[in-house]
Formats: sequence, structure tokens, C-alpha cells
Amino acid sequence: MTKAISDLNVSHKKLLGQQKGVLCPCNPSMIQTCNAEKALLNKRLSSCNLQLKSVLPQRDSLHQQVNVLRSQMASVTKQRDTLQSQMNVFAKYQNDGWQYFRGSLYYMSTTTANWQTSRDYCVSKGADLVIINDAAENNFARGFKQGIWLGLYKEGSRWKWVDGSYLSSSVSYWIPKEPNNTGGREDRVEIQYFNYFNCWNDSPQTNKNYWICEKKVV
Ligand code: 2F8
Ligand code: CA
Repeated sequence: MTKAISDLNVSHKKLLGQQKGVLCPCNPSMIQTCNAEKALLNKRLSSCNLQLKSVLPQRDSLHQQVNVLRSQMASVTKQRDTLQSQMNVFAKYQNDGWQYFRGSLYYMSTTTANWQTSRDYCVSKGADLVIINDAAENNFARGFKQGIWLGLYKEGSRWKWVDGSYLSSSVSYWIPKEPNNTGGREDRVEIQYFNYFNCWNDSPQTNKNYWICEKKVV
């Protein structure tokens, strides 16, 4: 029994010794080194924090710039895609013999037809019979040197373009004494005397003429 108690005391002392070692594993010089390292690391940390603080506004400004650039890029990409598809349309029509003049593509027919058949052809190509908006376009149209249908027809007593607008007296190029409604059935307009600036004549829609289609592209 006495031996057991003495053994227990020994064990107890041993454990106390071990506990002391766990709580304080380092010797004083190690603690000093550790503290010095800790101080150094704290110094570095403060310096990093300072740098970070000075860099944060730059980061925010860069974020803003990135956002602006992203939205500019989206808009430029959209414009590029629109232009690309316009160029594709343009190339396709040019391949089919259409020619470009001041924002429109024009097709000059190679055969003749009455007014409605001529118009149907243009509409089937995503266009319509030509609308003359000014003297330059009138000159362009008569430059084909054929009798051609224009997209101009009579509605009641008024002349109307195929886009629904009415003929303006300041942009009309009638041959002198036209329109005269010969025979009371002249309800469509043609370029007749293409050698003259004033070259329009009213004519029956059943007549056969060449025609010009116009497709606006811009
Ligand atoms: O003299 C002008 C007159 O000439 C022809 O009729 C005789 C034209 N007819 C056709 O083109 C069918 C008229 O429209 C024109 O006014
Ligand atoms: Ca006439």
C-alpha cells in the first residue's frame, strides 16, 4: 500500500513536469526570436495594409473603366453586326445586278411588263418600284435610257407614291402638257422622254414598260 502511494506520487510529479513543459515549450532565446519575428511580420502587415489602402481607389476606378469599356464594346459589337448584315445584303443584291446610288439599291429590268407585274417583281425582291425624291434621282432614273415605270399611281384625283406619300408639285418632272389622261384611263406614271429633264407621262397601267426597283439600304 505504501509502495502504491509512493508510486502514485512519483507519477504525479512526472505529470506535473510534463504539464510545465507543454505550457512553456520554448526557452527564453526562442521566445525572443519569435517575438522579433512577430514584430517584423506586424510591420510588414501594416505596410501591406497601407499599400492596400492606397491601391483600393485605383481598383475601384479600374472597375468603373472596365464597366464603361464593356458597355462600349457591346454597343460596337452591335454596330459591327448590323453593318455586317447590311454588307451581306448589299453583296447579295450587287451580285444580282443591283446598283447603289445615294442610300438605295436599284434594279433595272431587262424585260417589259405592265405596271402591276413590274411592281410585284420588285416587292418579291424586298423592294418596290422607284420613288423619285429629287432631281438627282430623276436624272439617275432617266440615265437608264428606257421607258420605265415609276412607283407613282393615281388615287382618285391625286398622285400617290408606292410608299403612301403624295406627289409634291415641287418634286415632279412632267413632260409639258402632262399628265393629260389620254382616253381617260391613264392612271400610272412612266419615264417616257428620257432625254429630257421633264420626262414623265401618265399612261395606262396595262401598257408594257421596263421598270426600276428601289430598295433603301441606309
Ligand atoms: O401626246 C402625248 C400622249 O401620247 C400618247 O398618246 C397618244 C401617250 N399614250 C401612251 O403612252 C399610251 C399619252 O400618254 C401621251 O399623253
Ligand atoms: Ca399622258
